[in-house]
Amino acid sequence: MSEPAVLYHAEAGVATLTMNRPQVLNALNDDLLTALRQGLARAKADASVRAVLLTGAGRGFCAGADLTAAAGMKSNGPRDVAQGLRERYHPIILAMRQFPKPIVGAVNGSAAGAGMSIALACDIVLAGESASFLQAFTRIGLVPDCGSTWFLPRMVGDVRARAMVMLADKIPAADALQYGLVWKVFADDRLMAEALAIAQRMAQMPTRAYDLIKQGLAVSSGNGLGEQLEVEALLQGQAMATEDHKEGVTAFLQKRPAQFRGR
Ligand code: T3D
Repeated sequence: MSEPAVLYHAEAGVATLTMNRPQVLNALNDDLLTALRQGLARAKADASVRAVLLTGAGRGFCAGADLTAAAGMKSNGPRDVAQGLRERYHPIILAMRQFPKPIVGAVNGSAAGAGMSIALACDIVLAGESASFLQAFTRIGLVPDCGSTWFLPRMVGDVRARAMVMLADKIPAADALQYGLVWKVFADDRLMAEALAIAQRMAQMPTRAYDLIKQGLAVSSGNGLGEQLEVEALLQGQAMATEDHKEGVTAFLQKRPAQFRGR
């Protein structure tokens, strides 16, 4: 039996999804794309899972679209690339951004092309010191996809976004940290332990509030201040109705740590 294209392991409130085609740096073929989608759906449906950790097996995080598979498809005749992206890739990026629980990305090696877009779609992006980020698209005559032209200007500003996508230089983890692409960089042999600790910490936090925070951040860049104040007010109304809010205030008044249940 062949290895699953994405390994799934849930423990202590965290579902770890490991992209698992290490021989090709976890390049995305249909099996991996389907398994990633299924893994996210499983983690979303499982109430005991309150955070997701996404990483890659072996020495890569994800090298983007599998170019051997793409070449094979082209030789079979014309294909509707846009429809392929809509059906195979977009549901993953959208599922990640709309995911009602936090997603921590542990970038353990190369994150290239759509693999970099997937890394950027995580809520908290962590990297090992030997990891790198690459907008590989122009190297093969393509344009960025899977959200890179949306994420990058917002994350690093227009000047750096343009240079990244047009020059397609490999960005080492240290530079990614300086540019604001990642939250923290760890020694390679510490990355997974540190990432798991952050994911486990987030799994103990008020999960409903995280969902609402993600909803607020998702619409903020399209809103004026007045509109966003209104969004925040409505989200706060929902947050105040949660059990976790009640527990947070009670714990504060009782001078003890809060025990959030994600409800
Ligand atoms: O509809 C659509 O599909 C369009 C969607 C497009 C979305 C995209 O993501 S387009 C961008 C596709 N990705 C790339 O162009 C990146 C290609 N890979 C690289 O540039 C390099 O591999 C890396 C910079 C990521 C890492 O370099 P390095 O030197 O660390 O590793 P390597 O030796 O190049 O790769 C190791 C193996 O993985 C190698 O196989 P081998 O020689 O050991 O048998 C290599 O061929 C394979 N590999 C790496 N990336 C891919 C891949 N195989 C298939 N597809 C890949 N993307």
